[in-house]
Amino acid sequence: PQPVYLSDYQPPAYQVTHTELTFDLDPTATRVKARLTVERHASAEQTTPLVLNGEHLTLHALAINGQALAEADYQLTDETLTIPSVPAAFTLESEVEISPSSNTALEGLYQSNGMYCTQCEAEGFRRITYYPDRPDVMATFKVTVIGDAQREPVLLANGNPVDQGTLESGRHFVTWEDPHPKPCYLFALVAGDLTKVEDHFTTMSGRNVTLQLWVEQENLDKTDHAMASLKRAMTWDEETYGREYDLDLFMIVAVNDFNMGAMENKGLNIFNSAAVLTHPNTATDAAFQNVESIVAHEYFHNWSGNRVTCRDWFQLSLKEGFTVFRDQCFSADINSAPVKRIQDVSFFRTAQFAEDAGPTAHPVRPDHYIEITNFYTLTIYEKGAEVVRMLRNLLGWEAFRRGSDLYFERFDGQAVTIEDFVGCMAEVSGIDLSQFMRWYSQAGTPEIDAHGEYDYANAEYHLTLRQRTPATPGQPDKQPLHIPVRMGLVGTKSGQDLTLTLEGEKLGKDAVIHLTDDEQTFIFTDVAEAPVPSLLRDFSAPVKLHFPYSREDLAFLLTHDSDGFNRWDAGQRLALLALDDLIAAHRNGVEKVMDSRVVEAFRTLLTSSMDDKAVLAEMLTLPSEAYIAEQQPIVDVDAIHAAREFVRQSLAQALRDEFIAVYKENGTDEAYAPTPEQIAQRSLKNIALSYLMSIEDDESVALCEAQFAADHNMTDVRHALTLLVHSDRDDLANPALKAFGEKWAHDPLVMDQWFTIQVSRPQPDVLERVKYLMQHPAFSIKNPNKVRALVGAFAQNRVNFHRLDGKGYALLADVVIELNRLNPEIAARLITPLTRWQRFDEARQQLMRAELERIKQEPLSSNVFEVVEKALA
Ligand code: BAL
Ligand code: ZN
Repeated sequence: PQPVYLSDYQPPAYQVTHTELTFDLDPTATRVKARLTVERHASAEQTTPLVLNGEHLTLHALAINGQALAEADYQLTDETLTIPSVPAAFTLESEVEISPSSNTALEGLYQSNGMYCTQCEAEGFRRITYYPDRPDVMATFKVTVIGDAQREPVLLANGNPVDQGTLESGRHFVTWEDPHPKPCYLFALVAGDLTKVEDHFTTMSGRNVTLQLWVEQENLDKTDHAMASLKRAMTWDEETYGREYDLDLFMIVAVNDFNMGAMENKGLNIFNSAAVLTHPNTATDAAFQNVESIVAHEYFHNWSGNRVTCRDWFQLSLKEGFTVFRDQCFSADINSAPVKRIQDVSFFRTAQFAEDAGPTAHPVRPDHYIEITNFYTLTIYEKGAEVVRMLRNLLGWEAFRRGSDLYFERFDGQAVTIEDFVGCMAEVSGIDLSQFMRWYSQAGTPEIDAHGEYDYANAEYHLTLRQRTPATPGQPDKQPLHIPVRMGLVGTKSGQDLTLTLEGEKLGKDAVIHLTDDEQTFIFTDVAEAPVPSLLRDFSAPVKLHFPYSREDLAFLLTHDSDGFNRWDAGQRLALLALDDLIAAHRNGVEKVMDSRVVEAFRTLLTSSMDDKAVLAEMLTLPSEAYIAEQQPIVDVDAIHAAREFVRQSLAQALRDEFIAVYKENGTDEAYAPTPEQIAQRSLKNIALSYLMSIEDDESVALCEAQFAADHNMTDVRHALTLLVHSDRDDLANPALKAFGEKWAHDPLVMDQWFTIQVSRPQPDVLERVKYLMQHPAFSIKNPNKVRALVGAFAQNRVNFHRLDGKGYALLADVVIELNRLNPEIAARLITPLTRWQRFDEARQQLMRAELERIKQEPLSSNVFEVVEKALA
């Protein structure tokens, strides 16, 4: 497979202005008739051939302006249909046959639980009909869906229904029209035996929009939260960005087999059932919050993605980075803002930093790719969102909003570039963003080495910041970036933020300084007392910041920093320093000794009257094994696990009474509601229970068993079950697992949790368990959720996946090889943990590489080929 380059971009020679499609549905032989209104671009040569994309299609008929074409009039390959000579404006009609039931890649039109559904982003539409499958070709669509009236009573597509009727042989049809020109990646069709819940939303200009959520009958009781989230998102986008919905109907459909979380098809969002269905008995708080943010994300795409879309797939972050930023702000506004930021950054620093440091590192706007579905990454989404957040921080909200208004107004109905977006921000603010653009083209995580000195004699604080971005594949040399560093100086005597005076200018107590050179020294004057700097507040830039904080400094910031995020981060840094010592002790076979400063910091947290329980729960959470690993030059999985367990147990032993008190104070019998207050209480109670269960004394076990048995809500049940299953006592684990598995055998989303819980346990039986569970009736390798819940979760189980006999790696490679044939997109994603081989010791490196080499021997999809090639380069 050959790469595609951004620098090769050419505007389309032919535009499709209107598309009419008729689907005659059949599991193995669906007929798709297309009638395209095509125009040659004024600047294109008359002799330019028409080249359409098409894959896995059987062509039955082709005509231009009603004249059938002979085979000699066109050329077909496995990927294209070329017509060498066409008029300047014409109608192209085609009829193809496709087989939805054998489509296991879940791209294009496929069947899930017997229902038909589509996934066209990025390049799935070419599996439906011959078409210029690129986002800068935008057409209005009219779609007729014909199905069996019994099996497919519901026939949906984008836009508004304009006609329907019955046909012979028990068939019926519905015709849909979407008046908004759209690229074909936003096309959608759903057909099946579905039931709906309906609601209404009145837009800010007073229009009535019908909201429908389509699910299988048995899931009707799991739709309330998604519907409520949708209405909240619609209100938020009006109030925050002035964006109003533009059709009379907005539909969401839940499907079980889906590669992504959800898809923003115009007026007909298709969701992975895991990203939309919730019920207190089946979904955890985290799942409720996830649904809320994904429903919002897809809805927000209606403007940031659909009304204004991407010119080409290199610009993917234009819509994804901006939309993630929008959904993050939405969730922050309706929940706890500091906790949302802590959770997002915690995930980002673990997973995106690892991507940025590995062989698949790429810029927020890549300059080449082989398979675009490999680029739906944390870098495009999450780092893209961080870059937009920096723009918001540089401009301030008010100017940023004006920039966003200008962008939507100027480019409405167009397919545009990242320059167009950033250009609007520069235009409204007058800020020169040319250096800032490097964030889009340079891969890798910038590191800032910071150093500070207090000059008593002159009451000055000298802060020196040095930036460097490590080399990444294909980018050996990096240029300095424009990095906004939000900061404060916290007085060690007063415990208060000091006023910042920089070059004579008073900046207030919290300010953004701009690091633009390789090295800069900032001299703050009138600093009346020795401060501890609080740097990169609220994680103001996606960088690694190194400052030689002492443990005393960190304990001080933990209690005094006015920035909630940095208070949490100081705790994380303090814990990491202690963990470093313990990891070293474990490696050297020396007795482990717990750092009393960490114990005291935790005691203060547990006994202080901190009113934000959600933040407190985060502060009591130790850095994950994955994040600790990120800090190590060579990852020692066993030492990390042992050190972290030692800290958990030491804290639990030293603070047992405090944890029990927190546990008891935060229990509630109230009916479950996913409110921020209840979620905070449950988080705090459950983190306390986790510590207690690390020592497995009788009282803790009794509390845990009682919580499991009380069966109050899935958050509490799942947490208790996880602790029982992850304990060293099979007499606790086995009966609980069995009871849970039997109770929920009928519910695929709960069974996914059941899989994940048991393959995440640290005990050494996990590999065999994964193999056994892959034969379980609730598992199917064709269902991406099952693969993620079982095999994906196993690959995150650090001690078991990285077994020294290499069997964990071999198991993953076996699954990748099988999935490469069935679902290349999921196969390519699943390889990720193996691509990180450089981070491990020599023995593991060899084992991991051997599995990558074994995969490489197979006849590979372009998806898997691209990842394996990079990993072994
Ligand atoms: N566009 C793919 C799914 C999402 O990011 O919303
Ligand atoms: Zn998105």
